Amino acid sequence: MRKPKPSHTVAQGSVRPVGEQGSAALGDATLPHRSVSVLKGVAAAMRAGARREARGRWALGTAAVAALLALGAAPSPVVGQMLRIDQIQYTTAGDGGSPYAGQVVNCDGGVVVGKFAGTRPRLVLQDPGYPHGWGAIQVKDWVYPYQMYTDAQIGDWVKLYNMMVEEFRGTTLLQRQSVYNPSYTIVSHGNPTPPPKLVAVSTVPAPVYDPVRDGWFVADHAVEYLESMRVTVRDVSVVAIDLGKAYDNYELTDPLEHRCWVSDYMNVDATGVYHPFVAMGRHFCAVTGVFEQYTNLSEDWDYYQIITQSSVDLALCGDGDVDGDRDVDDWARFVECVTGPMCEGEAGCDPPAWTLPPWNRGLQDCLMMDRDADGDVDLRDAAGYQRGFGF
Ligand SMILES: [Ca+2]
Ligand SMILES: [Ca+2]
Ligand SMILES: [Ca+2]
Ligand SMILES: [Ca+2]
Repeated sequence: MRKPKPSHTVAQGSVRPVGEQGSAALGDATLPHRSVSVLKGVAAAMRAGARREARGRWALGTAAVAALLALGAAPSPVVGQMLRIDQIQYTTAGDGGSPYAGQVVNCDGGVVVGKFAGTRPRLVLQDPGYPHGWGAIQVKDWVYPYQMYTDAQIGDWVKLYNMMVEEFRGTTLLQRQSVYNPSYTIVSHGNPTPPPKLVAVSTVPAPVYDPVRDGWFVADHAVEYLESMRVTVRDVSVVAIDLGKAYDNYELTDPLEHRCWVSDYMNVDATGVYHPFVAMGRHFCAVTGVFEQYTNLSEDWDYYQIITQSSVDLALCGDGDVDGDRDVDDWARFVECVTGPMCEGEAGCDPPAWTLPPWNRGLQDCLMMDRDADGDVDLRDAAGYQRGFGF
């Protein structure tokens, strides 16, 4: 994904937030002043688009088109209908685009599993009812002073109204922009965050360099169903860095040399471009993050990346207390995780043994202790400790 770019300045009391002037435009679509207000909306959207210099002509077009929708120039916005995240995300289109792109929708929403301030604050919402696909979406807050972003906390269930669905660089976004008269409700607090989905590295393949076009491309968009969901890959090592549009990607390989791309740009514990755990050759028992698409064919980029969010997403084998080293302090985690059934199959436990009742441990809790990556934590995983630390 692109690095955050400088946004237009929205200082309190000076420049008004994007689209504020036309805030009633679409909401008035059924009122007598419909045409006038919609035209105002078109103008406002165009002004709004013009201020989004990072998005250029494309954003200007979609914002104006969104307002034009209410004039009947295109399919009508979904007014009043409440959509689930999976309904917005699900698609069979070859380019992976949402069928609701360009429309203003309401969304049942989901649990906040990620927050990223950047230059345009955003949430990542996941619906726990859809753990295997189409279950997550990113939401950007364009309304200064970003109250939705500020109010929503990890574990809150957030419901959204009058949000513009936009495909941007291959990722589906719900845009909270004043021109569409958006609102939100925090339905509940303290919901468990849905566990990341375990995926094989081969499921989320890295792009391949095309020397003819001098660009990087994935073969297809078959993994569209995972977009914006949190995923986990296991038993991976860093084999390349400084990749991608923003030179912030690194490449992981599994023992079978399947490869995937990762970035730390949302990682709250990163100290620079990368998290300090990341280095060439570094092996991780598991890496977890938000799965994001970045596609900009005009610049010859088309790839997916796992965006880590904190240190715990970079599970160094044996580092039970997630402090970056392996020592006697990590043993307590091993003891916590060693309960549970054994995994005897070659493919291991999926889901991992410790996540099953009655243990019910979070997926990430023991990944760093599963040193042989077979889905359980047992005495075979302890061998390295015994050798290394004399347990
Ligand atoms: Ca996509
Ligand atoms: Ca999508
Ligand atoms: Ca440690
Ligand atoms: Ca194991």
